[in-house]
Amino acid sequence: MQLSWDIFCTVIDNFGDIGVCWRLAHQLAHERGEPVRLWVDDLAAFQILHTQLDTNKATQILDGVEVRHWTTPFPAVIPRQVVIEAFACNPPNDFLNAMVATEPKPIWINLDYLSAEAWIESCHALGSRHPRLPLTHHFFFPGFNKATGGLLREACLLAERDVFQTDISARNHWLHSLNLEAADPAKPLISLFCYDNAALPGLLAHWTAGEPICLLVADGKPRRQVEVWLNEAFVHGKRLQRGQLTLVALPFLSQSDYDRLLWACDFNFVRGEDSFVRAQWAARPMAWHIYPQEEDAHTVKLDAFLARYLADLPDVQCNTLSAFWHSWNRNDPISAVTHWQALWRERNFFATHSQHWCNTLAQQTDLMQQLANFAIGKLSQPG
Ligand code: TRH
Repeated sequence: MQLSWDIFCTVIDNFGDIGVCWRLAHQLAHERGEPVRLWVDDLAAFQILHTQLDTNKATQILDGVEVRHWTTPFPAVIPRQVVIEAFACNPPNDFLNAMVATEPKPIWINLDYLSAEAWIESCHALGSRHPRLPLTHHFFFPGFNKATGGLLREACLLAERDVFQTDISARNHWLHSLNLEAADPAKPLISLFCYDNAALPGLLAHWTAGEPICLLVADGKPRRQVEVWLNEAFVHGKRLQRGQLTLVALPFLSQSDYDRLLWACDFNFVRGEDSFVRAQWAARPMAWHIYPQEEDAHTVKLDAFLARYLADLPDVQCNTLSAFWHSWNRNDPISAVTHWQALWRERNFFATHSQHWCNTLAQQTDLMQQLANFAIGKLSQPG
């Protein structure tokens, strides 16, 4: 069945909300060939992620997706068959009223944040009646096993990654295109994408004195923190040497180049939601800086993921990885360096483990396909 889609996205902060919505919209348009209308409240944030976006246009076609500026008052439009509300962003009332007037009623889905917590399995795909209107919205939880909605994964992603990771010349060509030198096996590449983190200066200092390392620093918060530590300008394209540590300031990459960065590196520091998932598809060892929440709610989510990620691994490696991730997420400058050293010694073990983990995740149906299957199932039910 051919579907048509409305996706609603509010940009709360950073890039995760629009990062996920754009990836989903793009995949629907390209892999299912279906009309997608993406409503975004903050075009300026979106433009950082996709430089071809014109922030002055209320309507535009971007890579086959109709991008609409979500404004108030909301324009009169006919809702599409499937309405995705990303991260409980509340589509406007005028649009909800238009949904009520549409027959058959659109399938309304709230695409929630990713979590490895067990409770999401019992809530995934449940429906909830709107308190006022004759509408039902359905909770859709991405996740790490078959009882959840799965993860975003384009159909060609892993095959493209395999080619990139096995073809040294393709990897070096890509590194050159970013003004980076060819990967040198004697100098491991580490990418850094994190929130402000008091544990970072200690790690940077440690890397200056250890074995040679090349740190590829993402634009934004990571680059600014490194700049403060360096006490000198660290602008895009700049390359600096501090002892054994080579530091490179990256521009903000396109999403597909960011994937290549993760594929090229021997270790990736990632954060939030989308880069965290992409690092898992990169099948390389990683450290996750989880999005900090009030009252430490994020620690429960961190532990829930660690429990899945490390299940069945020997205690030594479980403790090593957990210890570093915890000290990194506690912003603990003292213990982070000690735990990093232990983790780095185990990097070959985690290189193998990350491939195994990725292969296991790849057996799930991807999130885009699960959303489509769910919507088709609902639309096919007798009225
Ligand atoms: O940017 P994030 O921290 O995003 C979020 C938001 O804070 C959101 O409100 C919160 O709820 C969520 O995290 C959990 O991290 P994330 O999710 O990894 O999103 C970053 C996006 O930016 C992702 O799509 C990858 C992309 N990206 C690039 O395209 N190029 C780059 O150079 C970099 C560094 C990232």
